[in-house]
Amino acid sequence: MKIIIAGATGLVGRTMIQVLEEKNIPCQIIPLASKRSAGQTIQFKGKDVVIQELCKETIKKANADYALFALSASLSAKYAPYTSQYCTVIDNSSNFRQDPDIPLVVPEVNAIQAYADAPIIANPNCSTIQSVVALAEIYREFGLERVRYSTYQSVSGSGKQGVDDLNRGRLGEANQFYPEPIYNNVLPHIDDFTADGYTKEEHKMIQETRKILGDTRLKISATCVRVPIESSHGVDITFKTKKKASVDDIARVLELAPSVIFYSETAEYPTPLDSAGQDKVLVGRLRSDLAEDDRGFRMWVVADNIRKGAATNTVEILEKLLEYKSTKGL
Ligand code: 2RA
Repeated sequence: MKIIIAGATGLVGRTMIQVLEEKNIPCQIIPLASKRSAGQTIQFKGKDVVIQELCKETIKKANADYALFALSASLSAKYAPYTSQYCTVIDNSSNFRQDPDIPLVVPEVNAIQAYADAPIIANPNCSTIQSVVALAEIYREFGLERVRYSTYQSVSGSGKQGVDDLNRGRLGEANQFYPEPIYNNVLPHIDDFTADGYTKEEHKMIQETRKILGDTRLKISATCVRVPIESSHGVDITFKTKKKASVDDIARVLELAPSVIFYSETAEYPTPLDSAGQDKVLVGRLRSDLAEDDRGFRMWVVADNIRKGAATNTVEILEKLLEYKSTKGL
């Protein structure tokens, strides 16, 4: 099996390669990146693989079975439809996520939508993935009347440019990427502002949660905040269930939720450092929302934004597709 990794030298692309290797997926990789990186090598399963320039010619010549895309939205728009003529594309950008014909998949929640034989499958936004993994089983058991997200997102969510800006601040240099200094600061601003006073990141969390849970009318609001840490995102989620539930009922569901590690002891909350480098979604600080009379809860959810929030989720979509095709004898 041949897999194109488009954007192989970025944080997400490199992690995709690492996750394919860790999971021992039987494949050969074709790393593609900008002209600047072409000719350099990348290690995969103990061997050096030469990076080629991302262009239509190399995509066609690759004769690949799958393509994992870790590109900007504009490059994905340019190359994903072309690549999908030759193989299934799993795309990390925001470009196709709201297209009604393109499945938006978190394997624990809606893997079934990946089996529709779509030429492109979209991987959700990092802060959405971890939130939906934590909410999905609660939604199934009790329904959700409304959800509010407040995020604490690390600089690696902005890629290398974000990490570089944090390091500049540590060295006493001025910010070049974020509109305000990120070192010793927090910025209530991720992605562009929209006319309603929200940001595109906040709208991504709202729209993507609805699409993944299959509930277009779910009431959701979000505030997304960049914090000066290098990896993992935290999300404070407040939610109100439709059916009556107690904190113990919600705890029981979280204990059993696939991919969730639930911290039942209040004082043993998970932190971004606990989640960095692993693929589980860590949930703690579950309690009643004191601003609600009943059915209101809040919880703290952390996950590695580059792994479960991007690279691992993409590779897990691929694994689900492979499993499905092998059970169907395809
Ligand atoms: C961020 N969600 O953290 C974005 C990355 N895809 O900026």
